[in-house]
Amino acid sequence: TLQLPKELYIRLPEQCQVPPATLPFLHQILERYAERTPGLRTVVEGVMRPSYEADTTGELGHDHLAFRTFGVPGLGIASLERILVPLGYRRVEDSDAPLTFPGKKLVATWFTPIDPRVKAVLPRVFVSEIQVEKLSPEAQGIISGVTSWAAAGDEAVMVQVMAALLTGTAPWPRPSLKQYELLLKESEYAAWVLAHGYSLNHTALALHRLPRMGPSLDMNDFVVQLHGAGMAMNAEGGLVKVSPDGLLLQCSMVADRRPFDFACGQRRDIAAAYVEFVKRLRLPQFANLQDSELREEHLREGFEVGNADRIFESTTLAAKGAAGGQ
Ligand code: OOG
Ligand code: NI
Repeated sequence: TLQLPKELYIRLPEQCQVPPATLPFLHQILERYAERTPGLRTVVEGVMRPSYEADTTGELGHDHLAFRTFGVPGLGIASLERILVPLGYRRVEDSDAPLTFPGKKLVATWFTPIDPRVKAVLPRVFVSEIQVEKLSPEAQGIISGVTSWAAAGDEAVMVQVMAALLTGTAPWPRPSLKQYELLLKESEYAAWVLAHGYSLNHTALALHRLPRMGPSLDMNDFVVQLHGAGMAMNAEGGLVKVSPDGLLLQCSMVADRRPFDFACGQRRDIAAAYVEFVKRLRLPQFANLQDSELREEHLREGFEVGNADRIFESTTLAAKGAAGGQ
């Protein structure tokens, strides 16, 4: 059975310069993600589809995809950059506002399609890495134990990273429950990466591209609707996260908990992937455009540290009361 809701397949315009492998690559990642994210179908097919089905012009697209990594030689953000650039992406240098999360020991950046014609269909890619050197010696020991083979950063390492991306796995052996729990105490993010590696962390659905829901959709109403449908929403710092300029609205579901097979046959439910929703509002300089003229380039771009800091908690909330003590 098809796990990825049909409206979440990406369709490129005929005229564009995107390498032919990019779309199947992204679809493969999304299909693996959909298989282990039951919340995705519930929300798209159960809540969203009924409200826009009648709308023939509506396209529910991906605003961005997000990956998490260990910031160690050969892996980290750089490893995804080496894959995304040949696939038609470029790294966006947010030099005036670098995405840093000192409390979580994380840094992040994002990638955008090189061809401006596909900006509204090919998702941005948000990639973060944990600053491993800032963790405790015990945590560093666990992480270097599974990642030191990658330090050469050569072609063989990139093949393993690519294979992990395509299969939604980690390019290292399954950890023991003890190792996972040790990292969990110190950094939920680190524990997540240890278990899930390069599997997709979330897709963020673009609410602003739905004509019916887009300009008129109130994000607060939307969250209330999801709540009513029984979805667990991330309430960190409020259900709707709003950027200081008021133009980037985000909310997310609490991650699904899924069984994970640790080493030595131990199985536990742990935090897995989640679904996010984004609404980008129009920039002030395009205030007098007609709604019908409005395109992605007229909307608020990029990410916001204050929002992202809370969105990261979507897996922390699912991990609470997690693997241990069973
Ligand atoms: C990423 C959290 C941040 C956003 O859109 O700001 C984020 C993560 O949980 O790995 O997705
Ligand atoms: Ni996101």
